[in-house]
Amino acid sequence: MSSFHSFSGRLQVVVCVMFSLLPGLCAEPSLPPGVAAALENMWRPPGGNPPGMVWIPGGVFQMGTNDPTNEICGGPDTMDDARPIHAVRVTGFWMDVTEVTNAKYSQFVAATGYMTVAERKPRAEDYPGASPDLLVPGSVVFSPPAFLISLSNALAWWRYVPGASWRHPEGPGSSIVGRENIPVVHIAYEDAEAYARWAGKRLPTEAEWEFAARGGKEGQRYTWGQELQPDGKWMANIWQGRFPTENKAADGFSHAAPVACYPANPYGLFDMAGNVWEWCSDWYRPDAYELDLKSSGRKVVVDPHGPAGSSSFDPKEPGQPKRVQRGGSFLCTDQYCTRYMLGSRGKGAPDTGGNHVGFRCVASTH
Ligand SMILES: [Ca+2]
Repeated sequence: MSSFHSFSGRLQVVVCVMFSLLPGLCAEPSLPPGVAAALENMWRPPGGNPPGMVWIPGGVFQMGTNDPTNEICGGPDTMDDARPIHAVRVTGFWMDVTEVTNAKYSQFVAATGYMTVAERKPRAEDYPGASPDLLVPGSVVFSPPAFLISLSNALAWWRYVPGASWRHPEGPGSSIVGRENIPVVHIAYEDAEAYARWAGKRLPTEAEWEFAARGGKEGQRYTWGQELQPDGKWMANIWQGRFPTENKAADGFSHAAPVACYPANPYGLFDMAGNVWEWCSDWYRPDAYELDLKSSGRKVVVDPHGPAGSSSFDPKEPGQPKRVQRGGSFLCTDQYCTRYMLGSRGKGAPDTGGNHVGFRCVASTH
């Protein structure tokens, strides 16, 4: 159950290969220093891939990330919740090539009549103490202040907007007409899960998501390699300029971008960094990796699914259970939130979408 203090219910506070050829007769691909090939499973399912999906082979990989604060463009967050880095084995699965778009979500809603959380009137009993004028359908929208402010208070750039929903991303008056190929946003966890069930799919576990994002590499900083801007090029839709007041959109987009505007990772997945956050099925705890290691006897953790919902805990918002989100969004920047970096973790209240939260699905062979 969520509370509505400071919009915390529907406001998630989380507040965009390099191969070089060795000289010589046997020109083999090599990897940059610190990067290795992941140990991928050899097995492939017979037949082709489901439409819009690619096969992620699974295998054993090192999950988590080092403290990035001492790295160039590493940002201010030590990311303690992404350690210890530990060995994880995941079974192969199919994954959507892109985030679910407005066009796809429209098909689901047309077929089922589904109404998202943001379109429903919040129940007073779910939000004790909430002002009645806030108990109206709506969602939180990024609303940058006019002046520079401290980055310690994320509530300063979010506003609960009555009438905001996936159909009206910035609120009444805005629409998704002409934005069919942009990721659907203002999606609460159950909205994503409902779509996945309808599509015969499911949401990825956090381990599956990270294995897929890494694209068969170990120890890389970004889905595309080691540099934030190789050859000066932006490789994902993130934030440029002074956050949160100056959105320079040097990468081409000031808000969510149409899917697949940037190069795919080696598995053929687009936008696994930036654009919109993506829901994962795990409940969040900052010590989830340590708990997994303990339960595995400190051996390889196999197909982890995260802690029990009843034990979900975010020290920054105690009492509010949260699900994991991954990949960062168009609002992420090295001044504040570098969660487009591989191995980093995000989280959000399950009933909270926002205009920077979407999802993609996966499917198992069985
Ligand atoms: Ca951008």
